[in-house]
Formats: sequence, structure tokens, C-alpha cells
Amino acid sequence: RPRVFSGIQPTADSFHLGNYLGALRHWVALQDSHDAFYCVVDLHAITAGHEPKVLKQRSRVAAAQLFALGLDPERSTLFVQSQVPEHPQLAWVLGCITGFGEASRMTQFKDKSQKQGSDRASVGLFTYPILQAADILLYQANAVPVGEDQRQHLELSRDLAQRFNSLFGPTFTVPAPHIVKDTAKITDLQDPTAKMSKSSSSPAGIIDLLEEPARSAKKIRSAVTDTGREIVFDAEGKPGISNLLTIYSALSGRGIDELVAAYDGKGYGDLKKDLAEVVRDFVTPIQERTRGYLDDPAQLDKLLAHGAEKARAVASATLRTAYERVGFFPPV
Ligand code: AQP
Repeated sequence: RPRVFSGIQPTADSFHLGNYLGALRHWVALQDSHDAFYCVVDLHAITAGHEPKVLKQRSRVAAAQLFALGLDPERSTLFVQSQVPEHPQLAWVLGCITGFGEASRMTQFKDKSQKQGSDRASVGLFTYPILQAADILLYQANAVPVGEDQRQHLELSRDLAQRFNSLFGPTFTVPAPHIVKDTAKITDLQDPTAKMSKSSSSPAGIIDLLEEPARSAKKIRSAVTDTGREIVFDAEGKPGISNLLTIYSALSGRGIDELVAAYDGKGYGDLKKDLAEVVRDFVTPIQERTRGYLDDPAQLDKLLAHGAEKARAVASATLRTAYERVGFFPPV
């Protein structure tokens, strides 16, 4: 079976619909066809400042949501990154074959460091994509399900795999992005030209999986829509209504064309009201299951420790080969 790897940061109290539609629903689907490794990337989560107690709790909440969304600990391997020390070990080696200019071209670093003030941005934020490459390459992943915003980082992972292989001998599988076009970029409800983002959207622009459905309904009601009254899909000309249609279609399984036909002659208000119900029906069982996992943190930690053991078995074998190729002594 082909291998799949992906990670998500525990940097908020809930995942949002962009995370789910752009990435996480594919994580769940791919466990049927792939040998799946998924990671709560807490090492990445300290690149922009954090609180220790909050971080650990957020990692648990992240894992609980992933299980609640349908990740099956029997069929896929879910683990927390800090429990597998091979990640930063390989990242060091990859950092030494990454050009400074190459790393400087990463647009996510440029955006995030600009927001923080470039003097305050950490070196960890700068080297983030190199750690991400290590995450992926350790598992010899063939495919990496992510949203469009991660395309450039994935390109770097591919370049580093190829470079290492040609410098030191065949070691890593070159991973391909798995980006499903229709939902690759869910946009901010208040600014439908920007991506829905936990760090840069306002709370009114994001729908969190764990928020009260009544709160989501209010946000959907006040979502920025476009001039005109017609419900049609036109991502360029009508980005607001198109974003709502994308979310509606992905959560309900009804095609965009079918929705457009069904709302022919109706107004934006009707669509928003119905979408709020679709969101409520989707999140309610997920919220219940998430609470179930969080009610028993000892059991949750046990599931994660089991995942980390399975992950380490693969990661340590890859690291051993990489160390040997580079001319290091093997880890003892
Ligand atoms: N708006 C989005 N549409 C589609 N996919 C998205 N992803 C994130 N936002 C959207 C995908 O979610 C996964 C998790 O990525 P992450 O852990 O890097 O989360 P993130 O990037 O911190 O989430 P945000 O909200 O995008 O935060 P900011 O803006 O702070 O970086 C990834 O696969 C990502 O593509």
C-alpha cells in the first residue's frame, strides 16, 4: 500500500472548516487506501510563541478531534511529534543541505514574520519548512494531503529528498502533494479573497468545528456576500457566495450545480439559513465524540503513546539509513 503522511499544528482550541475541508477529510478518506501516518506537530507549534500548559491541552484537543472525525487508531497511526525525536534529528541534516536563499523564498515565513515584526520572528519559524520536510521524509510518504497554502513547502520537501538522494545515495521517497482542488482554499467569511486562517482571520471570519452551532449560524448570516442577488458559482466575480457554496457542497455531498439549481430564484438569506443547518448537523456528533475522548485523558494519552511507538519504528529505520549515508555513527 502507498504511504501517506500529514501533520497539523495544535495552535488553536479547535480546528476550523478550512483545515477540515482542505486537509482533514482527506486524512480520513486516505486511511482506506493508504498506509497512513498523521501527526499533531507540536514542535511546529512553538515557532511563534506559546504557553506550555495550553500547548499540551491543545495537542490533546487536536488528537481528540482527529479521532472524532474518523481516524481509526487501528488503521492509521496518529501521534504527537514531540514523542518521536527522529523528527528534529533528521531536520538538522536536511537544514545543512538547504540554501539560505532557498529557505528565504518561503512565502509563509515572509507573511508570518512580517506580521510579527521581522526582528521578533524566531529562527524556528524560518526553519519550519525544513522540519516539515523531515516529518514527511522520515515516513517515506508517497502522498501528502494538504491545502493549497502548503504547496510551496511541499515543493521544498521534494527538492530536499531529491538533493539528499543525489548527494548521498537513494534514501528518501519523493513525496507528491495531494491537493483536492475544489476545497483547497476555503476563504474567510469576512474577507472572501483571503484564506480562512486561525492566525490572521478575525473570529467572525472562521467557523470552528468545536464552537456552538448557534455561533456558527450567526457568522454565516453575517458572511460578506457579493453584489447582485443571484446564487451562482463564480470564484472570481462572486467569491463570497462561491465560498459558501463550496462549504455547503463539501459538507452535504450535493454537487455545486445541484445546489445552484435548487436555489434558483431564492435569495442569499435562504442559502445561509440552510448552510447553518448543514454545519450544525455536521459538527454536533463530532463535538460529542471529541468530548468523549477528552473526558478520559489517560486513555487518550495511551492511544497517542501507542501511535508514537508505531511511528518510531518507521522513523528510526529511516534515520539510521540517512545517518549511515551521511557518514555519522548509527544512533545507539
Ligand atoms: N483556509 C484553508 N483552506 C483549505 N485548507 C486549509 N488549511 C489551513 N487553512 C486552510 C490546511 O489545514 C492544514 C493544517 O495546517 P496547519 O497546521 O499549518 O494549520 P495552519 O496553517 O496553522 O492553519 P491556518 O488556519 O492556516 O493557520 P495559519 O494561517 O496561522 O497558518 C494544512 O494542510 C493546510 O493546508
